[in-house]
Amino acid sequence: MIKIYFIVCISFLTFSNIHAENGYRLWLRFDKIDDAELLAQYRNTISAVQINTTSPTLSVAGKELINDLQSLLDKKIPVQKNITENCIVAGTPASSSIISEIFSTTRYDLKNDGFIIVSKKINDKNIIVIGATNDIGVLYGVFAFLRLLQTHQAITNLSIISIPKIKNRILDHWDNINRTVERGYAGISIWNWHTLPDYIDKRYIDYARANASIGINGSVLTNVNAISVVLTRDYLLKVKALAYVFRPYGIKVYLTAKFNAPIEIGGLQTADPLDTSVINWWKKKCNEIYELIPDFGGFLIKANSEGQPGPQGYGRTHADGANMLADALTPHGGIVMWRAFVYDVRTQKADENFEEGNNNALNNSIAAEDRYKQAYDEFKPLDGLFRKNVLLQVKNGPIDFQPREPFSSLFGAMPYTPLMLELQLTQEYLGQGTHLVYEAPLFKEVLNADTYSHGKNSTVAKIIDGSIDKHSLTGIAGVANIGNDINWTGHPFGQANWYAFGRLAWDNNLTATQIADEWIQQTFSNNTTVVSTIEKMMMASREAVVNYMTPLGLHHIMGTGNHYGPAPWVDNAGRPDWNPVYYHRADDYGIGFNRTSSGSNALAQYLPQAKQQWNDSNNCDEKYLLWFHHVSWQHKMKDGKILWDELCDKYQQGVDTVRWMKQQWASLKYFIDDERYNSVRMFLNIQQKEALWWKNACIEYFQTFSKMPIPPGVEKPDKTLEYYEQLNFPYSPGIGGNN
Ligand code: GCW
Repeated sequence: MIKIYFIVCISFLTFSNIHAENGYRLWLRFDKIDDAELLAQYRNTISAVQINTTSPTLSVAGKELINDLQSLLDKKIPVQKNITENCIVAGTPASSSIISEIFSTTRYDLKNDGFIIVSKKINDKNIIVIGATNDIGVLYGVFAFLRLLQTHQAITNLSIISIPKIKNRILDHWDNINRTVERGYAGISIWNWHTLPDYIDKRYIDYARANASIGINGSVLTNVNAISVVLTRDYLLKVKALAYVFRPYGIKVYLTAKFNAPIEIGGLQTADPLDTSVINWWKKKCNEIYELIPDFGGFLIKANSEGQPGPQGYGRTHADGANMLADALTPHGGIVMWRAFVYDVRTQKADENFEEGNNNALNNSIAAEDRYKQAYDEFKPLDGLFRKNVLLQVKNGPIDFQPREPFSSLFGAMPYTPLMLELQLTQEYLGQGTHLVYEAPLFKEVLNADTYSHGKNSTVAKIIDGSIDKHSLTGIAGVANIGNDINWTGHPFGQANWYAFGRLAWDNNLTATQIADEWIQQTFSNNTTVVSTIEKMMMASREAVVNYMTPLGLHHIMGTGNHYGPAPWVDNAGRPDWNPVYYHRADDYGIGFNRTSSGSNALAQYLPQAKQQWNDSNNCDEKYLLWFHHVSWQHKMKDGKILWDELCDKYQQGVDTVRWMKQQWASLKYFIDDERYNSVRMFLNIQQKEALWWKNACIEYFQTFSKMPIPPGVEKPDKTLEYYEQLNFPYSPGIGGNN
């Protein structure tokens, strides 16, 4: 008893120095190492630093290294000219004679800003070399080294060579000029266009630093639902100011280009990509941009999609549009990221009628067309027709960032075109700002998906890193979840998705668990109870959201417009393919979208080996069943249950997992600072409430078709279906808009 009392006292004493934290520091906290033995070892290994800060980037790297070491080791770290004690040498062959010598004896192929961290003996002293062939590689190496310390790794006998697999690792902000953020749940935009270029918010620097720490090297500042005004000189000067702040951190700025900008701000009559005046307008615009921002990255374009203008409005193809912009960027080294997110019927009409969505003939043709197939149908025929500096940016799945989607059929289908993967960090369909959902398992699922384009193991990861189809231009984009909330992402765990995106963009071989552990150690604590408890919560969270929202392959059954909460009953949205009923197709017989050859035949877009995993309703991987099959309520599942019972069970499992997550979190009360502890606790309460809401509303609604009882073990809904149907949230966040 006394012993227990003693342990409890010690524990409280240990935890009493946990200070409230608002989350602003992200994973870059660098608090003093709290393990005395390890601290002593680190102090012994690191006595000084040698870095020649001959450029803005090396200067940032030097400051980062020295300041963070001082704070981690709680001792002064002098800068040393000659090697007289154990020290860290950081630099490039150009900035450091030691590194120059090392690189002349060993050939490192450090393409795409890679780095080495190796232990050496020099003058009888233990040296840790952080070396790269260019300055930004050194900064990446510094952050990687600091990560070793923050995660309590051994730093003797190091021999790390790290090279990013993908060249362009980019955050796409869906930020509007008026500071609303489309599908943003973390406050308003961090870009304050009104006070730019004269006022430089410290956040811009901290943003660049956080991105550099995980290897992100590009930022698309504006929403793909674009506004031309950002291409006017006044705004370009603001963009220039941001580019200046980001430059030392290796981050290029990109803008979204509205296709009809030549009309809107150029005074032309047309935006036809083959028209000489249009071609010249874009050339001049690019010259102007590069005069101001010599390292400008290029354009991201959403064209002929959801009301955005595009080349099809002039009878031209996506390739015509992309190539015209690519040509304007070529002399300056810029790239075009052309989005494949299109689902308008392939006529100009669809665009013109986008707003009304009430044209009967049009609606019938939309209803007949499976939205799943449209990106492939439009883009596959264009394979090989794009300029060398064009990347086609493809969302992970065929519809739209659902909790679980099959991989997009475009991956593996366009060998002559570099495809860029677009992931969504902001949780538009994953509980928005209040649900704890760790997305790395979702990202890994798509990266590991096998397209079979070159036989077995032709994964999406290998398509996008260019290794299969031999592309040197490669890219990956994450739709940012960042806003001006004090902790950047609203939900403290949203930070993990930003972090995981950067880490996977650099190295898609990392596992979701590894990344979770690293993030927890740096963000919360190295305490093993904390790490293992939070890791388990994070790793369970993605399957939980699939289960309480869209189990067994259901998709797109959320509220219309705001995409908040369940609304499987909606059948009157602006376009047929915005309606949940279009996707789940529940009827008296059963549920699910038949995409086999007897249905829309979307499955024909996959290679036979890939298709095989989904083609037969009796063998289909059940996680995807209702994506591809309309099966009876009595359909026998692999575990022997009938579909209806299984569906209800899955919904219940989702809710149960959230309850379990709450308990897990509660067990960490004394390990986490109050501020973040309470914030996550309250969010988990909301998540539990909303998981129940999803479960109840969906089960009650689908029961009107199945007409079967709710199976034992599944809690009975406490409200009527009518209650759920009349819920209405006119002020829910994230809808955005440029007006
Ligand atoms: O996910 C959907 C969103 C839209 C978004 C669109 C897109 C930026 O609901 O808000 O618009 O996709 O990706 O273009």
